[in-house]
Amino acid sequence: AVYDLVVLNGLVVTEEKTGEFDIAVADGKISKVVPRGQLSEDNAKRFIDAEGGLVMPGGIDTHVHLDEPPLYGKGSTADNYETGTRSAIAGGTTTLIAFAPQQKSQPSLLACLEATHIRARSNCYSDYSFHLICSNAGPTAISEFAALREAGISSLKIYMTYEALQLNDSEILDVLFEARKQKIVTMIHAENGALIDWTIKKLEERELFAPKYHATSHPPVAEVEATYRAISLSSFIDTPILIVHVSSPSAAKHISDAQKKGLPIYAETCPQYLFLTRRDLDKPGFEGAKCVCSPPPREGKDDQEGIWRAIEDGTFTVLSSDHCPFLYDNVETGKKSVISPEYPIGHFKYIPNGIAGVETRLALTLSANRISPEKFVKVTSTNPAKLYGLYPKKGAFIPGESDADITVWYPTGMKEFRLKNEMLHHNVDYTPYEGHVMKQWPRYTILRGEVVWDKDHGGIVGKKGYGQFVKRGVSTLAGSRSDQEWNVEDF
Ligand code: DUC
Ligand code: ZN
Ligand code: ZN
Ligand code: ZN
Repeated sequence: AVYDLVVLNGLVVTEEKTGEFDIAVADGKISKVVPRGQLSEDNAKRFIDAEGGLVMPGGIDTHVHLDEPPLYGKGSTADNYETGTRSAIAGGTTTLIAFAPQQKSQPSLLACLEATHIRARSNCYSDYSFHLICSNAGPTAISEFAALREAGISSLKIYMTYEALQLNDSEILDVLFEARKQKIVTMIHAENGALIDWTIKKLEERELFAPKYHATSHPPVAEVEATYRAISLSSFIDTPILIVHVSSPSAAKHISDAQKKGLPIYAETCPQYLFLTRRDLDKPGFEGAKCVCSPPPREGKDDQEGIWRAIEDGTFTVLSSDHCPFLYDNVETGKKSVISPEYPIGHFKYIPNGIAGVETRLALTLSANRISPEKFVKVTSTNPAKLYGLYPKKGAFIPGESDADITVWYPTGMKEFRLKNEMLHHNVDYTPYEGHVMKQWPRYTILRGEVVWDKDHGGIVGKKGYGQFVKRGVSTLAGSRSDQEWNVEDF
């Protein structure tokens, strides 16, 4: 046999087109993509019959929190590199970019990168990289941006809120100025931290503590104001940014206006803003805590519609999960977890911000049947690869260049089912999508030519440690509009 693997009879989807093609894989790479009928099972050591199902470049999730200390409220994240990447492959994601967090007490980003490498190394089922979270933008950190690029890191994340992480505008300018020089993409969590803190205080004075007040304390205006400010700071320095987890259509409108002016402003949204609403925070008892994230799910259908439309019209470059779950009840130890109603009247402000989603991102979105398969591939795989310097190794089927990372879906007409947390492979005792009707699920996930997820024959069949760190280059989406050195007098 000439090939290691052939995937036959699929409906192959790329960001550009869908068609009846067969794929041949050799040495972990895409070797050939040819019209159906030109390859047979005799050409390879192993073959997969897609039976007419969709065949796509493996999912790339560029917003995943694994093995992080308490930064977003009480408690450490529930998933580590082992459980988070296991969950990823079961959901069709072959590469994820997690965060290497810097705390304010740590001046060196390189030291944080090294510490995160140790947590991930030999533990991963999927391929992975890191974005550095910069929460101390002092001279040490700024002086290390060039070395980060050498180490294969071409993106940073900064925060405009959270006490443990927040940068002020002057620190943000320091980061953007150096990021421009080093061709680093800066991700920005855009919410007005002072407005949120002030609103929490006002709610506390009235003893309004239930989970639903988390949404009240993170209103759309906090997001809209900070988004506009982030766009303004970025356009002043002329450097690309990505606004993470956009939840409000009015924030998306500012982003789209900036894009129409030709500014390198990119944006991300997440399934929670398509499938959850504020009502999910207002369930009986303390259940609403299971849907607390920041920004929170918004008011209702109109907001969800606005976000879908902004995916369709290209305002959103990527659809990531923002997977950042915390344990609800720890049944093993019997101890109450970090998400607990035990605090004085179960105060919303102690609920750590973040929900699970790395495994459900692709299936939920595809099941909704709301965007074209090409657009789906673009925002869940190809654009993430381009934006963060992984393309064309990842996110595409380019013979000789792309890794053989492939997600094979069930043929249409698979039996619908209701999602249950026990079906998932994360280390979390709930999913915010419990009971959702699913019309699709990945049947096979293939990473560098190896089947790592086979839903009907063994489930997780990949090995822990097979996942590799991927060094990233510069973004291949548009960057600064001028290659000239930036000067204050120019503005
Ligand atoms: N939002 C979340 O919901 N979780 C992690 C961090 C964040 O910004
Ligand atoms: Zn964030
Ligand atoms: Zn996040
Ligand atoms: Zn629901």
